[in-house]
Amino acid sequence: MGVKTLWITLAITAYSYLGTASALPVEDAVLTAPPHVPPAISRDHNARVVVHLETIEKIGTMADGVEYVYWSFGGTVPGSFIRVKEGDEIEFHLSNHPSSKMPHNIDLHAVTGPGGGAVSSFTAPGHTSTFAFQALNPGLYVYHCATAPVGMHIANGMYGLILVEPKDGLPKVDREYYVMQGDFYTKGKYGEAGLQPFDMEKAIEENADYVVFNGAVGSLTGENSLTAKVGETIRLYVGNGGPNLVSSFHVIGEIFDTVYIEGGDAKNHNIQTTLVPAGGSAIVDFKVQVPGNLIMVDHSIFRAFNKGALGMINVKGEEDKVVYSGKISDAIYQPEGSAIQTIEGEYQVAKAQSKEDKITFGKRIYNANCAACHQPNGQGIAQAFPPLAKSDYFNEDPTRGISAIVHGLEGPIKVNGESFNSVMPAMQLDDDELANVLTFILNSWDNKGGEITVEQVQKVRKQKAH
Ligand code: HEC
Ligand SMILES: [Cu+2]
Repeated sequence: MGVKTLWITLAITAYSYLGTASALPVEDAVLTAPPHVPPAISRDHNARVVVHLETIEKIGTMADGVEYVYWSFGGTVPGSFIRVKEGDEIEFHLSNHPSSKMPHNIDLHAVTGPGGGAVSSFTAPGHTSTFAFQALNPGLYVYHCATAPVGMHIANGMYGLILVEPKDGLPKVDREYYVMQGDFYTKGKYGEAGLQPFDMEKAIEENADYVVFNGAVGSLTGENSLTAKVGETIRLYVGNGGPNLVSSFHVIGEIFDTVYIEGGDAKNHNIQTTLVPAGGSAIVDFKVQVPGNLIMVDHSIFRAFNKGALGMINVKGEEDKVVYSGKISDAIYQPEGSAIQTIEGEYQVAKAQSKEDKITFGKRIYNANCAACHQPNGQGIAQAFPPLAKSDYFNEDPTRGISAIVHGLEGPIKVNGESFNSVMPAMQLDDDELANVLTFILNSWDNKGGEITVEQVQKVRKQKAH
């Protein structure tokens, strides 16, 4: 059977199936879970693309020890990625799993028509709704549930992306990924363990406990990091489900060569940070030239380090010392005349007299220097920052903490049974500050107690980093 006859057969199938007058060949959509993206469309003609998507409510992990009842499209947050071509007809079958407690529907921003499909797709648990639309405009579009209370359905994770490729496709790249931000509102505050219910009051106040990529803290860090090789071109399909917050999307250590602004046709070049509105998107392309971890953040930066909006792209390959040298040297800096301006006494920090003093001073140092990564309660962040609370690694030999601060720490370690393979930068603290902060940690969060002395610190300072 030739390709033409096949199309005709398929077209007849479609005709009889939905009773529409479409003459297009029919194909099933390839759907992918984040961070993956279906392959680029290779056909040069339009098709009737059949999408089967299921809404399902299920418990998932928001952060280490924190669970949440997600409402999802396709079982993931964000929902399955859909890819079609400008001019395609999309035959959409939305099924609501029988175990669902709520009815759901779908509003696709790629639809030209009332409600973006919402009314036609309103589906009770255990039912399937079918509707069809033509993708008239190319671009990267958000879809979301629009069942009342709309904000709650979105806040529980009911959003995803549909890409309508322009007629001539998008320029080829080596790797494509799907990254979507969302904000979450829980009864307990960030990191509070247990199954956390949705908090409507906080949602109305737009006071998010979690701001995350791909539905959870750590979904794109550690072993879940995106990967690439030096020399490759990368395209991120970036979406923002909201419900409330606008994203200042930024990749630390990269510059976007091209941004398709708001997911449309207009291209901007050489961009550091791009705005992704709630219910909007952006496509960003960049080439990676040097190895290392690129860090994706919402540059509303407390969200990145304190609410979870942090992901990584692990780039492997050869160094290019011209593009980036790494640290070349660390020399003493003494501005001319600085000796004369030194003021004794007045500016000197009070020295700790007792262990209690050390703990009090150490806490301040901790909050100013360590809490951003290890978290205010020492719990760390799964797959990114190890815990200092009850850390077997630290309690076994507290001088490891001295070394981590003085020399930095990188490479694989195991803390309380969980593997970490990341980088802690060396920190500029003096001997007293260091003894204080580690004494504070030793005497906090169920750690084993005891004291770190200035002498111990000085000894480790003399040793080289291992
Ligand atoms: C920029 C983020 C960051 C900051 C700031 C930071 N750390 Fe770390 N820390 C890390 C990472 C990442 C690791 C794990 C490194 C690895 O995987 O090898 C780590 C590991 C450790 C460890 C050993 C592992 C464990 O959990 O017992 C200790 C102890 C530690 N840090 C203490 C501190 C102290 C004290 C401070 C503040 C003076 C501090 N860190 C500041 C990121 C950070
Ligand atoms: Cu819904």
